[in-house]
Amino acid sequence: MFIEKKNSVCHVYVCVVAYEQLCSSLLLYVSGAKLPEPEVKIEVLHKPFICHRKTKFGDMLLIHYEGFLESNGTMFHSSRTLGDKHPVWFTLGIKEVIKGWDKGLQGMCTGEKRKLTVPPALAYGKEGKGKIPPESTLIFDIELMEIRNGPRSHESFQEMDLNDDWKLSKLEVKEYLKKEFERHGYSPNDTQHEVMVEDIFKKEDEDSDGYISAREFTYKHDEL
Ligand SMILES: [Ca+2]
Ligand SMILES: [Ca+2]
Repeated sequence: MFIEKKNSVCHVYVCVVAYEQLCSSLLLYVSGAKLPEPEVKIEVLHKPFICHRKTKFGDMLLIHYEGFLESNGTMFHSSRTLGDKHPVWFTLGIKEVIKGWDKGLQGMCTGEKRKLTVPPALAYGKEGKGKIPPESTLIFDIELMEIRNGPRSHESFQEMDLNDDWKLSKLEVKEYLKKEFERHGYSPNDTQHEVMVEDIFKKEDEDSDGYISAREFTYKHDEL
């Protein structure tokens, strides 16, 4: 705070008023009163006491979830009781999942549980999908099981850059893919990795010098 010795009371007062104004406008913002765009409603059901790391864009998240239709409470999916009953991995903030998840699962700790209420515009919209009718508001109970460095993090880049020259060669990217596949229980497949590497370089090596630089790696064109 910008408090000077003289007039300090006055300055503090100004700060308090400004702060209160900020709070009320934030409140409006959160409640959606001033928003043209629909928002996700986030309720934290459980916050772990210890939190070493919070989720951010580009992180990989492992979650368990139950999804319900708000209209009648029908459960349309549960990762715990349906399918292979495994939690699911996805990367936050890259539109791999519905917008409601990208927006509603930021700043989350491992072990945290949230309830998200997602309007149709941030879910499956006018079309719906499978068991989800058009224009459905969805409710998700989500538990975050694990956070890992996503493919776009600085940590990932360092991990991939084996010779520390701040650029990634095709060989380095291939090695990384091999490791990632093994870590997730898949057997490495040379031919497949080479195809993936070529594909990655086609997209990421913008100046076509045969390397992915730190800038090329980190810079994202897509905004949410
Ligand atoms: Ca390198
Ligand atoms: Ca390049």
